[in-house]
Amino acid sequence: MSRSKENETLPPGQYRVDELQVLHVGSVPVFNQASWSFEAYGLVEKPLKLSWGDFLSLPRHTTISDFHCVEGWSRLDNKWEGVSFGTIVEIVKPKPEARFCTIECEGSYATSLPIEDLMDEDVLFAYGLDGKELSPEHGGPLRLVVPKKYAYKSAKWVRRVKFTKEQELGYWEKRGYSDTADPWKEERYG
Ligand SMILES: Nc1nc2c(c(=O)[nH]1)N[C@H]1C(S)=C(S)[C@@H](COP(=O)(O)O)O[C@H]1N2
Ligand SMILES: [Mo]
Repeated sequence: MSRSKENETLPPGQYRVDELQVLHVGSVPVFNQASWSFEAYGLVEKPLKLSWGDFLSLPRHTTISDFHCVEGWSRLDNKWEGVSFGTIVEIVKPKPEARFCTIECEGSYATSLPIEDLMDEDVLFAYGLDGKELSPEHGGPLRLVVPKKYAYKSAKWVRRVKFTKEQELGYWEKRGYSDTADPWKEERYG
């Protein structure tokens, strides 16, 4: 059944758009498959470094979720395809003192989240959107998707995940945006 009443599905202060907007700082990085890698490191028992081919061989999950930008637009029912955060956790085995992750991207962008929030089943490292390969402007080849947080937590062009004891400040979080970023509580500023 389609969702008809906007106020039931949109967090406070948000309006609906039909397509994801394209929003980021800097320019869209060029994907070089030969030099690309995905790394998980920091407070883990088994640090991980994967090639693009290795990454694609991990179990594949599909989720449907909403996307809320702190500037006010929301796109509902995005169909994401990729690898769940929980799959990475099973491989690297975080140490007991690990409580947060910093997600590091191509270029200087980063964001961070409590591991507890990343373990939500709708959190993915996504390489597909709406039945197609994720395009470069939306974060292809690989982006994080964290539907229950404002979209600055959904980092595009992810390359590394660092497991930490304390929460590090991300790009927008350093510039005054909320670290917790819950759209339903309108946590826009820190
Ligand atoms: N690497 C990187 N990821 C990023 C950003 C960015 O500037 N750089 N912007 C964030 C913000 S503020 C938003 S709203 C979403 C936008 O995603 P989209 O362009 O696919 O709609 O990406 C997020 N991820
Ligand atoms: Mo945003």
